[in-house]
Amino acid sequence: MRAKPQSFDRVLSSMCTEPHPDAREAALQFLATNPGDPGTYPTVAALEDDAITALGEITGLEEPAGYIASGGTEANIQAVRIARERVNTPTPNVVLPESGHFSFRKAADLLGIELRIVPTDENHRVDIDAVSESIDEDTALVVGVAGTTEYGRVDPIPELARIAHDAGALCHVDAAWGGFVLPFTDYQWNFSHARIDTMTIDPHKMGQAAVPAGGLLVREAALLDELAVDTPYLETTAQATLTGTRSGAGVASTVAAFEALWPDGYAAQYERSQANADWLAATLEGLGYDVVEPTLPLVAAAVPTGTFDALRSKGWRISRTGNGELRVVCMPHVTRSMLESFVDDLAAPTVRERSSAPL
Ligand code: 0PR
Repeated sequence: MRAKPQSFDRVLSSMCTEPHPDAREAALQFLATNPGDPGTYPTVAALEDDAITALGEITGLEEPAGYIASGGTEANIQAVRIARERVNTPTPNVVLPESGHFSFRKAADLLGIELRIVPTDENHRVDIDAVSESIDEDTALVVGVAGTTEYGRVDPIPELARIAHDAGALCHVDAAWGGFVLPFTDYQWNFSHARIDTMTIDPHKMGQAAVPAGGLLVREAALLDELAVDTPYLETTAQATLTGTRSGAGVASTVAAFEALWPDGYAAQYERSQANADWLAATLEGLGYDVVEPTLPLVAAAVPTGTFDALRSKGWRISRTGNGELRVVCMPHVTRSMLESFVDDLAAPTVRERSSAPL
């Protein structure tokens, strides 16, 4: 095969990034292992315990349990599945902020559960009163997002957890993207801050592990039992994962990235990414665009369609929010000089000229 993967040097839209060199090496070493069969592959199975212990340390979970999933989609589906198994009704529902990731739509479809979508406020965080109004005795799960896909916002997690438990429902936090930056902020988002039951936190996003490495964490191991099916012909008796055969690459690279970066490397990366986001936001504002304040390392700005298209045709990989704003995710591979060259292109007359078209 002659194809080579494309470089990251113009990628501003991705929530994945170059793995840390140690994570890359570990992924290659464990590529052919299958943590789905711990009886045959005990080394990678033991590494998965280390990976979950690591994720537990990052998220304030005292007795960590969970597994390394294929990504945030699987982890979110499994969290909904746990909640559906726990609730005693034929017509369960899940209360989800409108900022929730589309993987919850897949979960609802697959699991035959009603999604109750709740609006966000002017700051793109979930409207708590609307959550309370949406909950009833059939509510299995209340979801909060800690680092939303479009604006990087953190919902009021402690309030959501309280409301969920008062109603006898579980509370899930989707920190798929935010989980590796939030430890260095003042947000209340993790297991030690609130009585949340399950969490998605993806090493293959800000964690700098290789794809595929998502994380599902549960407050107590019994919650995982809701997912377990018997595995009669394997040496182990039950399996809680959604996929059967899984690559050990994600597991090994999660541990390698953690050993290389926790906590100082991740902290430094957060500082760099946030400084880049703040710089880009200020620069775009200086150019006259409306910018959504980057409270985490993700910038959204109202850039006209013509400008957006001109930047894409210059090779910039950029994406849009549902409202049509330009969205730039300041991942570890996004450097200040990349952003400077992006802004140079944005400010070039041929690109800016097209800005007359309204958004
Ligand atoms: N939860 C949140 C908050 C997310 O942002 C995402 C993905 C998921 C769950 C689902 O995770 P997986 O994609 O790992 O299943 N957010 C990005 C998105 O869908 C993912 C992404 C990654 C997009 C790389 C582009 C890309 O190049 O927009």
